[in-house]
Parts: sequence; C-alpha cells; structure tokens
Amino acid sequence: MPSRYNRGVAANPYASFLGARNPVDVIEETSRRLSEIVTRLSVGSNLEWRPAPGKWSAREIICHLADCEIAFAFRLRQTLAETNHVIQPFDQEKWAGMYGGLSARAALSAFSSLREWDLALIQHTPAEAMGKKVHHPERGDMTFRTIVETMAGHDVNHLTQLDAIVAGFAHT
Ligand code: NI
Repeated sequence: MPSRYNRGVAANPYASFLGARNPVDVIEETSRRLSEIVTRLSVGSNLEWRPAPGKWSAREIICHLADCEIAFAFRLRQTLAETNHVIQPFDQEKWAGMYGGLSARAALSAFSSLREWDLALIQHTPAEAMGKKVHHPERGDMTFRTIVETMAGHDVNHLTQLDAIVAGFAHT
C-alpha cells in the first residue's frame, strides 16, 4: 500500500526523538551511553526499579534494546540482500515476557556486539544502497536509510527514559 494511504502512520515513528542529529553518530555512541547507565544503576536494585506500574525497569529497557538490535540486524541485511523486502513486525510486549531472569549485563554485551556489527555494515554500505526500498506492513514503504534513522530515534527514545531513571536516583 502506498505510504500516502497509511493514515498518518510515519515510516519512522521515532523521527522526533532524533531531530536534526546525525543518525550514525547516535548509533555509534549508544553502547557507551548504555554502559555508563548500567554502571550507574548497578547498585542496590536500581536496575529493577519501575518508574510506574506497568512501565519497564532499566534492565527491561536494555533487554528490549538488545532484542530490537537482533530485529534491526536482520532487517538491514534483508533490505540490502532482497528486492523490496517485507519486514516482519514483532510484538515487543510478548518478547518482554521472556526478560524475567535475564541480566542487564548480558543484554548490554549482546547489544554492544550486535551494534558494532551493524554499525560496520552501515558504514560500509554504498551511498546508493542507502535508498534501497523495503516495506513495513504497518509503517508503509521506506528505505534502508529509514531503518538506520529508526534505530537512532529508537535509541534516543529509550536513552531519554534511562536518563530519567538515573536522574531520579541522583536525588535520593
Ligand atoms: Ni522501544
């Protein structure tokens, strides 16, 4: 379905979080930012604290970022490899249902390794391939570049949540 019929659903729902920042710069620094946040929160049970009932803890947010990196890794490669690849969405709340015994450290390690690998792929993707077309069943037609921008905006969204959690503990 052409994107103009998508009733206002944006190709990158996180575009406002990215703003005018360079998405590759954002993508490159997120592992370091997450590492600092995990270190800051690795006292007491701060990684488990929930800002509100039903909201994710810092540990769960970092597990979610690791899982999203798996999805992004697959989408980036399928977009480059296939013609008009169709993305398979996933239910993030169902995936979060598996986070019970998983550690923030393991999630951070997985995220950082995958992010390094994805960043290398992105940085070695020729400029003309950045416009390669891909289709998301809910967000419409987009390009490889849109996925990169979505990764960056998604990072900023969750880093903002994590910064707020860290700031909350800084006052106590
Ligand atoms: Ni998210």
